[in-house]
Amino acid sequence: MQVNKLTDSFAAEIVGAKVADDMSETDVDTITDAFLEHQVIVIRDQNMSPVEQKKFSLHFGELAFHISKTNKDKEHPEMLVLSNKKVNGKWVGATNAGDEWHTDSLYQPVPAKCTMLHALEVPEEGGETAFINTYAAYEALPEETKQRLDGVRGINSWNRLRNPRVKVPEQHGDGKSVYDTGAPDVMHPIIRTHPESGRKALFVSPRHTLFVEGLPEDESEDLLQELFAVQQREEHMYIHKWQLGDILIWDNRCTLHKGLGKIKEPGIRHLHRTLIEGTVPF
Ligand SMILES: O=C(O)CCC(=O)C(=O)O
Repeated sequence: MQVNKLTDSFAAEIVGAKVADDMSETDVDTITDAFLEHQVIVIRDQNMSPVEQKKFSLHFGELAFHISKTNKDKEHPEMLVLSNKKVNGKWVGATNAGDEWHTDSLYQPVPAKCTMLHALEVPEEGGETAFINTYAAYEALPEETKQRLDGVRGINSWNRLRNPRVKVPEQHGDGKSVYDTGAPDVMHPIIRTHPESGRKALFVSPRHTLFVEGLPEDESEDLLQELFAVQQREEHMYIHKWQLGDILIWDNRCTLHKGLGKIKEPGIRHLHRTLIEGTVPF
């Protein structure tokens, strides 16, 4: 097994691995260590059934359920299907679930540790997934901003209807039944300390962070836009071009991601997604 860095900053690919139930402890350790070190890893050239994916996910922690009631695999409700495929005129999965920069389940009291996507079909063009290194974004903040944010929390929500920065995907009509769930807003520290590495990361996203606690709305939006601009600097990014059989795993505690869409027809991108429980951010 070989681990190759994909950018100077973060992300790595693992080649020569065989993900299987009977993997050795050493191989599992190599993969989980690479995950912690590189924040985003892609294990090339695998072929996992949903059951195998769930088992492999357990090496990273307990499985979590996605908030959405739709787009789940019928036999494995812990598994979400991301797909632009239609069968008998119906979408078989979420068509653009992650179309804005986000970290998974920031809107929940205990956000996810990591997410795993497995590529079962990939298009020739388009459908990339982009990542931001939010350790690097934190480190790039002016000292004064770091101090200003010390102990300050962001107010986060899943509800797209309350966030003027984002749109409701066409698939969900006016979006009320999907997004207007009445779930309470959730506060998390804007500067998060990673529970395993001890490093600090900038834990806000345009998709889910509505406000900064304690600031008037316009000041809050100005500050958030400043933070988003630092996150989205090109030097903090990695863009993943999918290959068939890829297993992509990212650390939601120190990255943001976004699906870039624009899949060139008739290309199909069909992915299986599992989510792993995290811990309360501090
Ligand atoms: O579709 C993509 O490329 C991104 C998916 C995503 O945002 C997610 O699984 O949380």
